[in-house]
Amino acid sequence: MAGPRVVIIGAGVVGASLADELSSRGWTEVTVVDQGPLPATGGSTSHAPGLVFQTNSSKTMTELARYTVEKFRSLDVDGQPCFLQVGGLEVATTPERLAELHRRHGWLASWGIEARVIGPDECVELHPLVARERVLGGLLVPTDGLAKGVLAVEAQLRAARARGVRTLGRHEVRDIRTEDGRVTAVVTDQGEVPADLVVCCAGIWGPKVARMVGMDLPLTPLGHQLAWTGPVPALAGQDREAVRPILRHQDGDLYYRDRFDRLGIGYYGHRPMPVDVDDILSVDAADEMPSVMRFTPDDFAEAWTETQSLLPATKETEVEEGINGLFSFTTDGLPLLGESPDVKGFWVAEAVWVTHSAGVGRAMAEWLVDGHCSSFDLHECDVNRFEPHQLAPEYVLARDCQNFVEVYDILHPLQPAGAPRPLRTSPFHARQQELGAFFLEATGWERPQWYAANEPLVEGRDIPVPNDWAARYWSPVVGAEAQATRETVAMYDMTALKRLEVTGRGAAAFLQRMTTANVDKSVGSVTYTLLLDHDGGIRSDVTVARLGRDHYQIGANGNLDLDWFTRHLPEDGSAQVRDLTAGTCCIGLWGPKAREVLQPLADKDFSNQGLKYFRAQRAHIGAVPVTAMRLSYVGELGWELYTTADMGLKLWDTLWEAGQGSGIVAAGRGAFNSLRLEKGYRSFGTDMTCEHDPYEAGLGFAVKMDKGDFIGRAALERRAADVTRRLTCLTIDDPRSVVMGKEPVYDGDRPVGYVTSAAYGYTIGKGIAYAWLPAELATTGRTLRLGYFDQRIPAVVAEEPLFDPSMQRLRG
Ligand code: FAD
Ligand code: THG
Repeated sequence: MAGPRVVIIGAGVVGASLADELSSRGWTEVTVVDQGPLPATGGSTSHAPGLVFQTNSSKTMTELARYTVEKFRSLDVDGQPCFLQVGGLEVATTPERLAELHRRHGWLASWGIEARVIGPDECVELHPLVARERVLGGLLVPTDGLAKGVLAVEAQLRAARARGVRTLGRHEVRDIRTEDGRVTAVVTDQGEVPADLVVCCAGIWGPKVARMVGMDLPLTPLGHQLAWTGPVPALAGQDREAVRPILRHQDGDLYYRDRFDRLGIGYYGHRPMPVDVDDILSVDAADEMPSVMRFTPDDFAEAWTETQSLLPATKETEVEEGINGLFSFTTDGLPLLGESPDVKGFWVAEAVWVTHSAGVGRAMAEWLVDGHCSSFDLHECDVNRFEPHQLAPEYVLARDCQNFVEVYDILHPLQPAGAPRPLRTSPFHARQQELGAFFLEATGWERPQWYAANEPLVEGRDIPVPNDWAARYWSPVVGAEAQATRETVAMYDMTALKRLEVTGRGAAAFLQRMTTANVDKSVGSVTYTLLLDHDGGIRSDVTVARLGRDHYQIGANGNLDLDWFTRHLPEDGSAQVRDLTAGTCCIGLWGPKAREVLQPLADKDFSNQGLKYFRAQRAHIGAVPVTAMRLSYVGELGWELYTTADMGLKLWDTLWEAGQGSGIVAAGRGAFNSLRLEKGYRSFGTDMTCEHDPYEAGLGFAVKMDKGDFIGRAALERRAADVTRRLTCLTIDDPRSVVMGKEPVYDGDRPVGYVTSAAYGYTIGKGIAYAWLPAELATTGRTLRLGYFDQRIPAVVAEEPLFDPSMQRLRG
């Protein structure tokens, strides 16, 4: 079993890791090609200083880093270690940063990495060059350290070669051959290499290689300054390469590492220096390395002043050498992994740091060999996650530069990305502006969080003001809108909800295979169901509305759902899938008075019997043709009303006018999120991902094992029995103590899980936090503690849902 013929383009740390991981799984028909000499090819890996900080707000990224640390620790080249585990230290020079370090410590506790927030004295003890009076404290991660990038390449390529992998240095890939939409070969300057699968690990050259198969790869090579000092007298005689922890000083956009008696200094404070991929020099044309641009000392001036202040011993030396080195930035800071949507067999593993490289190698190997990745949840990193506008070169460049600027900034979880905005506006946008909407962004859509016009609603209500951090991107109006939804009726802009249409004679059979429920039901049925991966993990939760015998509308979570459906379409063309989102819009009309607003406008029966819960019908609302679906993520009577974009404004105005006598309000996403948590409705990507199966996530009710075969069914049979962890509902009594998500949960002092979603529940009068917990701790009434910055907030496991468990509101 040698596996298919794989060509890996690029022998940087990513390509080398992949070659090792593939061959260790028995795939040995692998060829690694690189335009540069091996193992120091001249790519980003060749000059990366190799700092590995595992801390990340993303669980997946932390896990990819943890695996990289573990693997590199076990590697050496002729006795030279590939990892120096000196620890990682981030220091705070402002109170805001110190608070941020506590928040970052929370992520590490959540993801299971040991770390401590330490005082200034201990910072200086660990890193004696640090000026005591500059720092307020630090975050210490003992398992962080320095990866020796080129050694790690060599060690992994050697291991791969020993299993039969071919490595070809100084072979430049010029083209990729395809036939019938499949890759067949890689064309190099020295001949062709036949291939069943091609994996592009070309780093900053990725967009150029992807273009060979017509694929847009949304990344930008950006220059980043790295300087080395001359000898630092205070370090004289240091005979080991590194003894002090790697150091980050985010308030100064700086990081540091030892190199014997010198220091390496990395800087992110300079102007963004994007480079067009076609302007990167060739291996032969470059003086040094193609991924290195000439150092520009003027851009480094502030960094050097700040360095001498934080590390006064550097006043005794100077900057001896430096580079403006190139590496990849993406629009959301995450890697690009997966298969091209158009060309079968063309895969990418791009925009990966040394820090995550071995983890990505393993993830890609599992994905290629097993058809899915079971060690990591990759949905955030999937190259097919983007909306069409997110592939526009102008968008990519603007966002990538912005991410460079913000790389060390303290970012609130709700903070929207800056320019370019606005991008996508629903037909209701003008009315929302008139109502004083405060907009945040959802996959490019401008979406109201609350409306200033509702400020008068706050009067006379008891809306608790949350703590400082949770009070950002918040207003008491959020609470008033939530309560008003339960009292009268509210309009929610649901346009950002991804809508797909599945049609064709084979549509029903196709969806039966893709989902966990029976969706071959009567026309007019709506079904809440799951998409599972082959290993039984949750890929998405969707609603499937049957609008005709051969016509379904899917309420989905994002572009990955469209990608997943498209990849699985029947070969015989009997089903098609199409994204309806951009050309249509949706208003959720919900609340006890929803019927009194809608019925007089409608030409169809919207009574309880006329359109039952989880049924859909076409109707006219005044002059507007709609598809109405009776369901509600906020847990109230009402309908999602869909129409085409051209009629959207008319729909809004018609409902708005008709609702005036019933006290109708426009309500925003802040209220929406609070209401859905009161009702216990999960949100894919936050509450559950492909790491989780339906039973653990409390979604076993959406799986119908007796319906016939579907993707993931066989794996579920094995998983059903052993639920060892549960998505659990907790409540918080103190109304000021609102958490945001990703906080650790402690049993006593032991971290036992992490928060997924959280909000204040304005109907139940308590804070709500959903969290993953070991099953044995998920028992009603148990008190646990949430780690919030430097505090511990008591939270109690509660029976869910917290609101209307008997479904009287929805079925009324
Ligand atoms: P590369 O190492 O660039 O490998 C890509 C390979 O593809 C190259 O060898 C190239 O020759 C080959 N290739 C491209 N096109 C072709 C073609 N057409 N034909 C054949 N071969 C081709 N990361 C960290 O984790 N920690 C750090 O401290 C850190 N510091 C950094 C400091 C600087 C100054 C820079 C520039 C980057 C730093 N990084 C750091 C980022 C890190 O270096 C990169 O993200 C990582 O090395 C990328 O690895 P790669 O294998 O994807 O790319
Ligand atoms: N509306 C539509 N599609 C969607 C969503 C939506 N797709 C994506 C996402 N949101 C899916 N999430 C949910 C979560 C819960 C419900 C609907 C969509 C829901 N659940 C009922 C319950 O659990 O009580 C279903 C009960 C049943 O199976 O009958 O309503 O907001 N269109």
